[in-house]
Amino acid sequence: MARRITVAAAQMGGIQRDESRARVVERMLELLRGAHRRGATLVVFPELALTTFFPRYNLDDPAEIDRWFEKEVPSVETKPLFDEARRLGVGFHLGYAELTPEGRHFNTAILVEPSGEIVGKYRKIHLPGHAEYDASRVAQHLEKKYFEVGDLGFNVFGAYGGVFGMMICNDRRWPEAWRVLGLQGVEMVLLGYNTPSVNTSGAGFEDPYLRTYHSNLAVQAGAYQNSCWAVAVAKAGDEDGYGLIGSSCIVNPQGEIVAKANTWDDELVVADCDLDMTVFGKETVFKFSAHRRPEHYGLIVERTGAEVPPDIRKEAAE
Ligand code: ING
Repeated sequence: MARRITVAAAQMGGIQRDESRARVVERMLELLRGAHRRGATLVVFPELALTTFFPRYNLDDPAEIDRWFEKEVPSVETKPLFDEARRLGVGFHLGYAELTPEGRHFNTAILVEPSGEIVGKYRKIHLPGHAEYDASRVAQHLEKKYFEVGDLGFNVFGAYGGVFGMMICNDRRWPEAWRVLGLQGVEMVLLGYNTPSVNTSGAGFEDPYLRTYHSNLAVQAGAYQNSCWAVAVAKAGDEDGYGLIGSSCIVNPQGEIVAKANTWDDELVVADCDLDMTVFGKETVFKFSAHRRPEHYGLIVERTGAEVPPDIRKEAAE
């Protein structure tokens, strides 16, 4: 028996700083309708899908910062997306900047069933970049300034007849995020990302090719090592003169990319995903109960930064 689900990664091209949410939602509706025409019942939109990647700017006025956040979802601007998805019988994943009623700021993603019910919420835990303006950078990456560390943890949600998990962007680079979901039996991980196409830190040269290579590598490793599907979706393209990589892709539980984007524009990437394909890996190579040895993994939880044992001398041999 195959628990098959047709999934569409709805990659989005650049969103300009002055582009309205209404215009962005129109683009998302086009992608939603296209995905429905191709038989998808789940459409995965990127991280921060409603606006430009605003952490590239240094903003200090709270009102200027908060205008990039959603006070409620669905809202007047996003209700058309919820309405059309329900009309078409399609569910979706949406990444957005969340401003809670208590005034807290998170980089958030939700999972919405075809009924329109929000069945899962995740708040980004691994916030990359820096918290203070850095004049040496070609572009800022102020996620640590604008967002709090997510407070919901890495959880799985029952949806589409399977076990679903979410993470956001930088999370995909940390195997711990995947493994916490894997230890809950996750069968499909949904993640959006906004990944600059060049290293903006000025810390040194990095071949731009590596930005895409590392994104794919992290997602393929996470899917393989936890025997789960992964749907990784970019906000790509040019935003205000700054590049974001594409390479949205759907990865199977063997770690193979089964479908990927060819452009940095609005583009659908569709695949039929059999959730039962996760069983082989979970019952053999990655049967965690038979093979893992947590008694030897203590440092992973006890220690944050790397520490070289004092008796190890890092000197070149004479
Ligand atoms: N963006 C990037 C990401 O993790 C980054 C930041 C890029 C970190 C490349 C390290 C290397 O894909 C977000 N929004 O997390």
